[in-house]
Amino acid sequence: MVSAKIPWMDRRRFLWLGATAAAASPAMLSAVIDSAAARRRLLQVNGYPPDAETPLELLDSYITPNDLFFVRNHWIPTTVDAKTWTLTVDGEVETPLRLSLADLRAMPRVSRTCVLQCAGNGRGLFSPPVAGVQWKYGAVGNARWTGVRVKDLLARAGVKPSALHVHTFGADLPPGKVPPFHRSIEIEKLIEDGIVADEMNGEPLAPLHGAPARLVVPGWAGDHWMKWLVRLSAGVAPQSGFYMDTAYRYPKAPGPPGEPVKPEDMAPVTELFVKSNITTRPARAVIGRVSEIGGFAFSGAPDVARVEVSEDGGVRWSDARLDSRHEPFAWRRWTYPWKPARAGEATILCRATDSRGRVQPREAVWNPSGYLHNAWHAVTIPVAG
Ligand SMILES: Nc1nc2c(c(=O)[nH]1)N[C@H]1C(S)=C(S)[C@@H](COP(=O)(O)O)O[C@H]1N2
Ligand SMILES: [Mo]
Repeated sequence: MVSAKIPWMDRRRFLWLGATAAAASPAMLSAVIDSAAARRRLLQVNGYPPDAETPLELLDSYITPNDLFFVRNHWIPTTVDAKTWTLTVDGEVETPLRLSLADLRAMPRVSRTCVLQCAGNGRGLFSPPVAGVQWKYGAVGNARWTGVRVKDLLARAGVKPSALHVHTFGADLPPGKVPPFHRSIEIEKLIEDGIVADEMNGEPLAPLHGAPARLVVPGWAGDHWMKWLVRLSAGVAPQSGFYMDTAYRYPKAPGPPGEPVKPEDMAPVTELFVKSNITTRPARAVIGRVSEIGGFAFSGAPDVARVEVSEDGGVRWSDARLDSRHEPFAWRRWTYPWKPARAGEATILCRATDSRGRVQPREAVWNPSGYLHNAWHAVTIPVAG
């Protein structure tokens, strides 16, 4: 059964397969499973904790559908009872708040479409290899998030000028003596862009994505996007602990690949790096006939200015056409009509430039935890004469 691959998969699909099984013969059922429904799946990259990425070729739409959106957890995901859930806003505030889901939903609502990418996306592509979940391309997606501005929550609580950081807490608990996933974010960033979201792509947030509400931090890596959010606490200093002081840190300056980096030479991972990938390509092409190459591009800068394609290993580049749909920190779809001139194997590369002028590099900067891989993406396509 398909669901055996991912026992915690989307319940509706599970029920649908169950209902199909009841109505159909085994032959019909296997035909159904072999068809599109079975290919529409996540790739499990880790068993404990459950982590799964989207196959790159399915990341071919502006909005990533909820059932295809990657899932990343530090341990067993929790299930929160929405009826008893509360969100506490406290710390450096005049009036601490404790809001039910109904209280939260009664506040002014906003929607923003933006990219969520795990800091470790692409870790499995680093050489020499680094320890950790071996994500390839699919720990990323673009979704429409709806909820309440962190700015409005902090204002309602009467945040004091002394507050410079917001400490964030989720309801999931680590096993044994493992330190909790406690984090903090500069208050400026959250006031500017942060949302406590309870809807994803127009549906109530799913349990695996942090129901009933999670933090959305447009432009910043996924480790800031606290799921099963239960508390925002304004503080004068960053939060301390393993997931602030040791994990999610990146070298301040590039060093030799494979070499350890001293803790004082590292800074927290915050903004995403400019990156593009090819999601759409022909299995094979024919000389002189146009095939479509396409993909997405995004950055920690609010927009993507340019995507280029090279057929000669990065010597000459041609502009791809950018799709008109864009919002700050959302990804930008792009297409390139490719007309191969030679038979044999063609290697197509893409690179993006963001609205701050940063260009996707040929090589990603090697770092001990394998964060923010953003090297040029290459695909090889056979061309018939
Ligand atoms: N409470 C909690 N929040 C969390 C995590 C977690 O393990 N626990 N993982 C973080 C990481 S590292 C990422 S990349 C994103 C993944 O969100 P998703 O599972 O909705 O894709 O959630 C973040 N928020
Ligand atoms: Mo992550």
